[in-house]
Amino acid sequence: MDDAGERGDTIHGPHGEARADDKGTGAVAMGTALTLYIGNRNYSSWSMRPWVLMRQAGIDFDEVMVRFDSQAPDSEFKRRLAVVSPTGKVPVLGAVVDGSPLVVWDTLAIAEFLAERFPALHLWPAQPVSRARARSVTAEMHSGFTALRSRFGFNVEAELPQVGQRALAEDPALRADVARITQMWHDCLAVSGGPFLFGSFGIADAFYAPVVLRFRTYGVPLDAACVGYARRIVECVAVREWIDAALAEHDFLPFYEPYRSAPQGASR
Ligand SMILES: N[C@@H](CCC(=O)N[C@@H](CS)C(=O)NCC(=O)O)C(=O)O
Repeated sequence: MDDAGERGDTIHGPHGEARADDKGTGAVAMGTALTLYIGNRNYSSWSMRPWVLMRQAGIDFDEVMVRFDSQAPDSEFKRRLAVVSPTGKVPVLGAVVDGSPLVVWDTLAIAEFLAERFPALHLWPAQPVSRARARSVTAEMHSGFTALRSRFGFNVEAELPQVGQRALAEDPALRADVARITQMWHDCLAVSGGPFLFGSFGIADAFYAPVVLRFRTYGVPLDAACVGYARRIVECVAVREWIDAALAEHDFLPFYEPYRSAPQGASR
């Protein structure tokens, strides 16, 4: 593992300027070394994960919001991202490390990069067995739960409990995704003792934070343990900031709205 953060190696700002690394916390102490490109907060669950992770951990970063549009190859969204990322997707993390510019794309790769750069923050659990479990549940989120993602599109501002009830009644794959996630939350909280999946807030929680918001949007019924976990996630300062900023966007994109033709004007 690269222990640059522990050694206090220099991380550089987006324009190559040297930045001091805080040896106490592993977080960058001065200026901005990292730039995170995100999409609309109301719609981009992938963007939420590294943003919330960095914010909650106290990692200093600049953010650039690239507004979603048609996402056609010649769209403004694709043109703006083309100069940053080979995938044309958000999130993307830009940095200059040891004098060389670096682009890290894909949420899981960004999380791993941050965990290596800031080891003192313990974004993964310190204990190897817990760390392996945290990686497993995080990878499961990253590569799975396709029914949940397609039926319960990420939409912070929307309140769609009737859509949720109907979808759960008619889609066994969706019910299986919800059952698997809630069972996994139970198992992790029982072993760690909480308050978060592996004790303190980490990468696994950042990956499931958008799921908590999807459950909220679609009114998914949860038992007391999962309600408690969901509440603790929503009460995290970084998650609250994300929600508040998403509600302030007022950018209704029909492309991302299979269930609505206009915003509801919710204040959540
Ligand atoms: N596996 C990628 C998924 C990224 C992704 O699909 N991002 C969406 C926004 S939430 C996006 O940029 N979509 C634009 C497109 O597909 O053209 C990750 O983990 O970062």
